[in-house]
Amino acid sequence: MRTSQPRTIYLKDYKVPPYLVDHVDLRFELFEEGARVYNSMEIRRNPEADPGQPLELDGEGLELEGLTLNGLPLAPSDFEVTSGGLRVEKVSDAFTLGVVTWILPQDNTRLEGLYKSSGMFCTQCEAEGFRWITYFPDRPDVMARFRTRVEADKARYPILLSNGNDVDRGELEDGRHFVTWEDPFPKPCYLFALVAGDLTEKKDTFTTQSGREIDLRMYVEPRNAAKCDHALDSLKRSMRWDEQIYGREYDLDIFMIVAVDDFNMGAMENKGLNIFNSSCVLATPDTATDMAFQRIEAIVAHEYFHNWSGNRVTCRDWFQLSLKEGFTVFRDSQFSADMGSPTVKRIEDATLLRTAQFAEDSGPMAHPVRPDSYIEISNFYTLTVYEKGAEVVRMIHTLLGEEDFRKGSDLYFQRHDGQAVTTDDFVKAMEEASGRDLGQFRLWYQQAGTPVVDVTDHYDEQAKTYTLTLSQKVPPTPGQSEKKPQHIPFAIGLIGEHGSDLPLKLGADDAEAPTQRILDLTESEQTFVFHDVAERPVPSLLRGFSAPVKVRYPWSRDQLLFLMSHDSDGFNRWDAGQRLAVDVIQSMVGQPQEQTVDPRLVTAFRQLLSDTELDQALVAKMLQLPSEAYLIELADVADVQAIHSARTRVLNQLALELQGELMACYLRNREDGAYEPTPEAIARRSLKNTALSWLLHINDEEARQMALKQFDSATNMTDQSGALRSLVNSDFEADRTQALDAFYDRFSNDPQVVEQWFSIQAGSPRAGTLSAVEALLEHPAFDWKNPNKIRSVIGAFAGQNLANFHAEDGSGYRFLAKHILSLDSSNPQIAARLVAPLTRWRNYGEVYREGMRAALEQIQAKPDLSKDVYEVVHKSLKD
Ligand code: 0A1
Ligand code: ZN
Repeated sequence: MRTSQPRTIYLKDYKVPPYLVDHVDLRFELFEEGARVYNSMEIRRNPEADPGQPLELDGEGLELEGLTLNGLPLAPSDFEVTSGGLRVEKVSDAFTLGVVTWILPQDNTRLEGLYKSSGMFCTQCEAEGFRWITYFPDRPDVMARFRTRVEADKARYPILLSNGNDVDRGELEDGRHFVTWEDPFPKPCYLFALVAGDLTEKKDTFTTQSGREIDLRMYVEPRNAAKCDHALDSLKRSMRWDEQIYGREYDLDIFMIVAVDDFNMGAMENKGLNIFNSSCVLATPDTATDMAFQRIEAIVAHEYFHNWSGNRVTCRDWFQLSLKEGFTVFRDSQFSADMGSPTVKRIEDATLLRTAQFAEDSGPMAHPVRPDSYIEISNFYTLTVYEKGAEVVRMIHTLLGEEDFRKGSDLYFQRHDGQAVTTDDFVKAMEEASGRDLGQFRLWYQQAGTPVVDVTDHYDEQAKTYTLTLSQKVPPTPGQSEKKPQHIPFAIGLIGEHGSDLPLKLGADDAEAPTQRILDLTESEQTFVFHDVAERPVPSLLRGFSAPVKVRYPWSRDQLLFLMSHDSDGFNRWDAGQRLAVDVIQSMVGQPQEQTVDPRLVTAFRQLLSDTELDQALVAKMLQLPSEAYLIELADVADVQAIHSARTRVLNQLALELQGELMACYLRNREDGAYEPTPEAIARRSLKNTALSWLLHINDEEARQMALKQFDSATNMTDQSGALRSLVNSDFEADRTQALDAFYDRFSNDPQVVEQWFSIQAGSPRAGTLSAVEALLEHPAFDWKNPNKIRSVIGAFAGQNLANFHAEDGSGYRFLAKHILSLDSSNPQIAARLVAPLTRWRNYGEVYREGMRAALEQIQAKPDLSKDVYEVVHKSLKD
């Protein structure tokens, strides 16, 4: 057990910074045995703060070698080094403070601050990494201009990078050299970055809308030189899109992207110098899947878009994290929708939200989009802040409409350029530009929990009216027992007997009635009466997933089938199929093996498999059965093994009955042309690989041959890994081993592919996977210091292989707890993220619950537990 309780930080305690830093001059001397950082800060008292406060700077793990005030050394009695920083009691209104620190990047396994990754130096400063580099007010509302000189051995580190433009460079003694960078834009220190290494440079250019030519540069290890094209193309598309859709032009003369292998998250938007996890930026058709291509495009866009939503306008404090993240995720999802299929993108976003964010929202870590408190801010880079935050911005977009939303974003950027602001400032700009009152809407930022909307209806044959009654409830969450009704934009359509949309007349005198409406649900219960409804309709509710809520309406299976083939809203067509499949699977949970699947589901899937008219990308999505994770989320008390068994039986039976259609679908979608990541080609590959995996699921011999052939002759990673995954999950023991060995032999030099190889095995639902997973941890390619490897083995096992992770003997939980405990000391951020699969133990059946709780208690008992892990475990076990 930790001896002291870590401190909780509250939003209500926010105070403006007592001192501001106008300018920082940094000099880094990089060596193999450590790094010396010279930091000279021009500081002044903040006129808006209470006077007379001491100067307090944040610092962690630093060795202080020198401290000067206006150039004169400070006597030991003039300052104090505290546990979390440095305190100087008496300072004047404006002064220069010089600090020299010695740090050990080569020993930094936390991957916060300055560290080494495959021989190169790199940094990660968000959220509070800068304090591991030097003493500084490490808070986003202190914005300074940075000048950074980097010095290192020239042979080992020919490339020296930091933010802004390079203004000076030269040679030094002993084979060393330096480069000086200057960033003209004031920024918080979390956006600081430095990179030094022996890197290959890929160059490109982009001409902005005003005609400025920007140097685009990508820096990667030489072995990755061929993997940059997709990221650079994605970057150029993002830059153009942000000009066209938001009127945002890039501001520096140079934009750099660096790929590093060891990184805790996906990527980081450091000003002018984005640093990426290799797995989120490097791709070639033969090493990256379609999903990876799409993910890379989206992340490159996301980081680039931060240049305005995050960097030029930043957050006042970390409670406002969604100000930049929610808005930027919304922007990148609009971008991805524009680059591909909007319906498919919406389905993917809603799936993530409903599966994982809803789970977060109903678990012990539930928090509002703008949290009120935290112990460790790294724990709040969550689906709620990012994805639900993006949904909140999306609802504002829906309520205001395209044009007013753009006016609002223009006003926001113009009014707050160069400032550190709050989510409320964002909402105010939207309100002022549109004239719309978003008073009640603000509750989306303040209340945690997923609203549930219950819908009932009544059709009056005589009066030809159709009445919809909507009632909403926001469930209680930790620290928030009472909730107010929220403002929910609820998009609907009504579908007539023949499958077409009916006009929606709300007032009796509505002449030109639309066939889709956004209902403003603001009360706990509200009734909407539609007039002149000629026939009893089937309601199409929450079209396009217009709000992140759960909708309950008693559709019959026949009505769902009807919606699946007639709804004009693509998203709701898909959703109807999902609801039908969920209903069928749920009805089979805990039932005898022999129980058969509702033939209507088989017919629906048969139709889908042979439907070549409908958008194939949508068909590919509709063919995916709801995941186990989603079925678990939906259950009041989850019996994982029973859910797994029911879902497997449905899959088996569908595959058996549709063998012919699956085979035809496979053959129809086979292609030999050059690889293209277009939506059409991606849909074809997805259909083909789904068909293949279903057929292998039932041990179809012909499919086995096809899989082997596809595995051998694939010209792209989607097909290669699709075949591998199907074989690994099949009962063809010898083929599985052979394919795994061949794959590894071919790609053992490529870390990104080896990570896929790990996760395909760790995620395989086949019985007995835990021992296989334990063996993977001993594999020479596994590396405890590399977050991607940890995620691809331990993360894939606990997060995707639910039947094995939730083994009734508790072995999966003990396995996870053991590794969280050892990671807690080396990389607390990664350790804390791995706790997530245990946190919702109260929602599981008794056999699981006790084992999960015991694992959490075992973790909690560790002395000196990091505050990252402490916060998640402590909140999970709290009554
Ligand atoms: N701001 C980045 C995410 C990020 C956050 C924290 C990190 O280190 C702890 C790294 C990256 C983004 O939204 O892409
Ligand atoms: Zn972001």
